[in-house]
Amino acid sequence: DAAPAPAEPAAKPANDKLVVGFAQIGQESGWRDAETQSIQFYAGQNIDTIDLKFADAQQKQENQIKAIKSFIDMGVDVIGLAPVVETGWDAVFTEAKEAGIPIVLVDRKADVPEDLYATFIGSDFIKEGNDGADEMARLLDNKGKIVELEGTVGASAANDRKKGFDDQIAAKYPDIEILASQTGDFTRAKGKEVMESFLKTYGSEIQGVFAHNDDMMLGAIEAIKEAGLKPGVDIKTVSCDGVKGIFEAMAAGEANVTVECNPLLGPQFFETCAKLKAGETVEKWIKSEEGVYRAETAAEDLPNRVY
Ligand code: GZL
Repeated sequence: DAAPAPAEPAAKPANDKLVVGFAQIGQESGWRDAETQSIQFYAGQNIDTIDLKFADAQQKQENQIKAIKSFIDMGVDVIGLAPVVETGWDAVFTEAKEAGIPIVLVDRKADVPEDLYATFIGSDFIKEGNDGADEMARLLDNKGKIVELEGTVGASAANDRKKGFDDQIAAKYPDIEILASQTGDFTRAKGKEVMESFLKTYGSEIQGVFAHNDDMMLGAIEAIKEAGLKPGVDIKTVSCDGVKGIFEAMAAGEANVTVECNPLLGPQFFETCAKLKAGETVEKWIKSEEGVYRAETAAEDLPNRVY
């Protein structure tokens, strides 16, 4: 007779692993990649206690919503996401609430009633905009004409950096004029394209550029050089994130300031998920600590930058 079939392995004991679903925006910037790496690395380092379900939405809100619904169907313990835009989340967040699954917002806010999410882990984008305006004014000696490269339309990081920057310029620097402001969707390619159009329209009238992230600024720097102007010298640059590429540009004298925005949120994210699974309440805003970095110290800062 054929050998008896091997006994089915015993069903794995129901383990109390922390099961987390994360709906990531996509891969639009170096900053975003660093955040993804931070989340996946932390889960990988804690594979015995964490089961991470990761979805990449390719910049589409409907894909994030689909992923959240699938996490609800899986019965995960906690759902995390970086909302690509601020609006349109009420229905799916309500489904998660009714399923008893807390929502953790990471690095971008959602415009929903406070009872629909447990906490926001991320930066103060208004302050980043305020700091950017103060740095631009310092670079221009409080007077000059500038352009602005905005992030993804509808994203809280773009909305609030714009509000913080524009309001600060209007309130404190009446001799600084914003000639034009347009979205570059947080990408290097689009940032270059929009800067090319600004240069065609305004040329050397432009004395400074504020970009809502470093990736768009790196594209703008290419456009400025191709127009025969010196970035960091003829046109001052202020952008947000603090990615390695902008430190290299500052060290090369082609950029002036970056307002840091910390993407390394993996540890804080999973620590928060564990607290929520244990039934603990957490503060509604877990604010990232960050600084402002200038060209003067970029060469010595560069070796310490990890993203
Ligand atoms: C900020 C984050 C932004 C970065 C961009 O928390 O949402 O999205 O500044 C990224 O680089 O695209």
